[in-house]
Amino acid sequence: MRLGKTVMFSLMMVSAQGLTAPDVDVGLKQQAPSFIELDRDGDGLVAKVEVERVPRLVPRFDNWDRDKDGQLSRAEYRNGLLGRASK
Ligand SMILES: [Ca+2]
Ligand SMILES: [Ca+2]
Repeated sequence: MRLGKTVMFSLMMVSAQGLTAPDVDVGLKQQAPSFIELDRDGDGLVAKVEVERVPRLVPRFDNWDRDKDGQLSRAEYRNGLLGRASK
């Protein structure tokens, strides 16, 4: 499934990031910062400027922001990491 495709991607990223995800799933999610880590101001939403800390997530931001309010909710971020954002 998505594991095979994402493993290579993850291997490229793993050495550079050194991040730990508290609720590890697979692939991208394994290497991605947690929602809490991204939400620097603690308002419960991840704004685009907050995502810019993780440049590889930036191109995904608009796709993940399903209600187009310019912020990622916890659910949007999670769904994005799980690959369910593009509908
Ligand atoms: Ca925030
Ligand atoms: Ca949103």
